[in-house]
Amino acid sequence: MTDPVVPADFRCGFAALVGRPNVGKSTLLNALVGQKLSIVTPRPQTTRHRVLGLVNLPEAQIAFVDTPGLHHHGSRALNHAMNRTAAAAAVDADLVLFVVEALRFTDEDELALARAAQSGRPVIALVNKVDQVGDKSRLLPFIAQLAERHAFVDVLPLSALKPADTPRLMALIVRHLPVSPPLFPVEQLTDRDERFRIAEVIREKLTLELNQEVPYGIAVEIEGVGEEDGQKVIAAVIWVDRSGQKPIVIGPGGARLKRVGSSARRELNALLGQRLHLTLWVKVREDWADSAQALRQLGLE
Ligand SMILES: Nc1nc2c(ncn2[C@@H]2O[C@H](COP(=O)(O)OP(=O)(O)O)[C@@H](O)[C@H]2O)c(=O)[nH]1
Ligand SMILES: [Mg+2]
Repeated sequence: MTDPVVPADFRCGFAALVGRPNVGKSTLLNALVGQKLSIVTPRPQTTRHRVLGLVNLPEAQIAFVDTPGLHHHGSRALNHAMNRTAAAAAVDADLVLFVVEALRFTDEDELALARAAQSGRPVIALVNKVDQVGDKSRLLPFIAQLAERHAFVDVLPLSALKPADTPRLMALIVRHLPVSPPLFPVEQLTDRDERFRIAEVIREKLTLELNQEVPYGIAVEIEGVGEEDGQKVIAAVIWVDRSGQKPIVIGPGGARLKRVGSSARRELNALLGQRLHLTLWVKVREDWADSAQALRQLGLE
């Protein structure tokens, strides 16, 4: 078989989703790719890694890059690492998609926009969550004010929850990508492997279950993946950074950990197309989020 002929004006490049935490970057990535690649929760700082999502169009290949939300950080090594990851993704991209929430512009949005601008890349502003705005006429002054903050190549209001909004965004992005043949095979969806996706689904269910109780102190590590009687057997460790958090994660009589396990298993069964046996262990590693060594081990550096 010969390779399909790539048109001479085919475009391909990286578009980085950048913004403060919780504006909907990961929801947008998933909507654009049409698959849940990046975990989403109502809590800020859910995304900790750079996650690549590939979209193939007849005229272009877009490599979307989801990033951790840029935020004011204290002294924690984890927060430094997250901000570094996001800023580096913007610099490495061909185009930055700066995401804000409609009618809100906070100090952290300002910080995120400064990073986006510093990248020196063209920036499109995406005004997300417009479904939450009842009176749409209020968007116009917001967009006008936003446009004064930076020389955006475009400003687009949209809702990551509305699939009808994505084709327009893709068409806009393609215009700003360099002419290039595709950089990834068309069947590739992401650069993240199965272990990463499994660990992230578990972390999402944990975050949803824990609410505010264990703020940012959890990490998930896959210890082993095996195969037994046609079932995938997975052992995962949930790291907490203080011993007092262990009973909170486990819950009374283990109830909470059980709920996390079964909702993760349900989603992973569908994701992997295979039945799954999942074992979760909770372990303490004091102050892992402050330790550069621990972050490296968890793939966060
Ligand atoms: N109403 C509404 N909620 C959204 C939209 N996009 C994202 N969200 C919600 O905003 C929260 C944060 O989303 P997430 O994608 O994790 O934000 P990120 O931190 O920027 O990656 C989640 O509860 C999402 O369901 C949207 O367009 N409309
Ligand atoms: Mg995110």
